[in-house]
Amino acid sequence: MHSDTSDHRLRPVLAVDLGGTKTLVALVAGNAVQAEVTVPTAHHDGPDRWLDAIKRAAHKLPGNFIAVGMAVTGFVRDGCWSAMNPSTLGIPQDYPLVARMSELLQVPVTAINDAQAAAWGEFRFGAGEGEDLVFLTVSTGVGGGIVANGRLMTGLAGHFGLTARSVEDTQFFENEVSGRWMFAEAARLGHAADARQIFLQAEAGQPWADAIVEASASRMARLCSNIQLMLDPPRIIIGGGIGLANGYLDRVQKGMSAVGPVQPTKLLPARLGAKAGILGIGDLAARIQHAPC
Ligand code: BMX
Repeated sequence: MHSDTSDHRLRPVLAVDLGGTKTLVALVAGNAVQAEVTVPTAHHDGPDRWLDAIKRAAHKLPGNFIAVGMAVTGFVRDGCWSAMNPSTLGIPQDYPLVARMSELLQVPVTAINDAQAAAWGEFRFGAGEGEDLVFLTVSTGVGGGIVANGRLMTGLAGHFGLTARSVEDTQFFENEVSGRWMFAEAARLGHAADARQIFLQAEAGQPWADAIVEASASRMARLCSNIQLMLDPPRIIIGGGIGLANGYLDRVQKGMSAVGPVQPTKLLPARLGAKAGILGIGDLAARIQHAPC
């Protein structure tokens, strides 16, 4: 699956990254994004309408595609899609994502988790530089993907946002870390601010905002140390709107301490930024499309 000898990279695929806040729809060939459009993920619309919005967006893009790759928040198994944490996005259980999208666009469709796709994108074209890695996105939720021995791990692998912080703690990890948590925490403290404004206020020296950013980053630091203990990946790459916000990565790195005699893994920012998911799923969809039967 991972040999790279065909000309698949020259033929564009429609790459979709459907996250809890926005959906990116793009024409991708190899590591090139030829055209793209972003639409909001309208939480209350539900999957039929999200797919209709993707179809409309696809028709606005100049050019044809031979296949579709869907990188989606949530869990995909046998082409069916479910929420792991419905607070991130309320997907009905086992929604037939691949069947519906193929029906709508009349081309073969591949679908996997959004953070797993981004992990593959960074491995192939970004900060992974072809070396094994763990990718973490801090966004509406906290997602992750693992590339081990040059292969992307699928299924539940990388769903770090759904781990618990301790045995006593039944909360999902992401419920006290993500952009959604930061927003709710600011509101709880009496501040109507989204994540972008919280970062601006933290930079301006507002203690309440600084405390929120620091709490999120220090919890991520603990997660990264745990990942080092579990997988010891050569690279840990951080992406997502929060993960790439000013100063966040430095705070996470500073919050990591040595694991016994071993220094903390050096964290790297996602080099592909918000495009990691579409480049990853574009590559996977093109490969699967051209894989011999
Ligand atoms: C949640 C979970 C993951 C996803 C991660 C980041 C759902 C709907 N999503 O942990 O599958 O990868 O959020 O998602 O259960 P994003 O929307 O923040 O990119």
